[in-house]
Amino acid sequence: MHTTPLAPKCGVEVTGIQLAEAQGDALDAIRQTIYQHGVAVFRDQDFSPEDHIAFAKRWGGIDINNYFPLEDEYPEIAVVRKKPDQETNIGGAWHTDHSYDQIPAMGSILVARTLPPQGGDTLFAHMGAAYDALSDELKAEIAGLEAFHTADHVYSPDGAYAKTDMGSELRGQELKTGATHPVVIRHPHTGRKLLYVNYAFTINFVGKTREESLPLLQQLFAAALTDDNQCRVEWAPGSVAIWDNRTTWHNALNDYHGHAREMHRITLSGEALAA
Ligand SMILES: O=C(O)CCC(=O)C(=O)O
Ligand SMILES: [Fe+2]
Repeated sequence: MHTTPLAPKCGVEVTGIQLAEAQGDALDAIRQTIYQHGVAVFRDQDFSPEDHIAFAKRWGGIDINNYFPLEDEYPEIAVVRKKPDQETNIGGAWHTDHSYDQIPAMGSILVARTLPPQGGDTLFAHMGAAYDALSDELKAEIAGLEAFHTADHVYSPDGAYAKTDMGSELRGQELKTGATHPVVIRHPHTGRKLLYVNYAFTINFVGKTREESLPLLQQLFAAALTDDNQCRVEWAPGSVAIWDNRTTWHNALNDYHGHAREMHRITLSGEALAA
């Protein structure tokens, strides 16, 4: 297995491995790489839906996403799809998945199935590099804080997606979510400090209202994207990306109107987060 950085502080491309066959030491090496760099891209993979599910089970548990459509034959697989006539895509703003769960998903294995002729890249940002770049004053201000996360304003019947042409595709509108997490977590495996608030799902600091929380939250959201902590995954047929939701944020670019894009996603179970 050989890794090449996608950018100085985020992401790697991994060569010399077929995920469908990876297990044992190879799987451990893949895990450590993803925990550390946040996202890994694997090219030219021969990776059927059955391989996808089997690999995810070798990694650990699968969390079924509550909102995205599921693949008819394979309910472990969520379908991240935009049709040619749709305006809205899934995940088209900076976020990290499932932070609204008290035990958030570790990450996802995303497989390119149908790609537009161009565009449709996915951006990632490294939250360890983001934390490191905060000023000492800001680090001191957020030390020990906890924040509340929910997805209700995104997926509920009057939420963000319901107002779009993606609304009718999504499931789980009746669900209620909510979790509190430290604003700075330690990665459960690498021990690195990570900024763990995000635009999409973090609402307020515990003990403060939304209004009281917004100035500091917005300061952190702006600081989370530094000049050099991002990388871009350009998809090609046979590409698979695996990311760590603790280490990264991501943002699916919506720049391919009039074309279909369909990805298969399996969400990997995570562990409780701690400061
Ligand atoms: O389609 C993508 O590139 C990513 C979409 C997304 O946010 C996700 O699958 O969690
Ligand atoms: Fe996402």
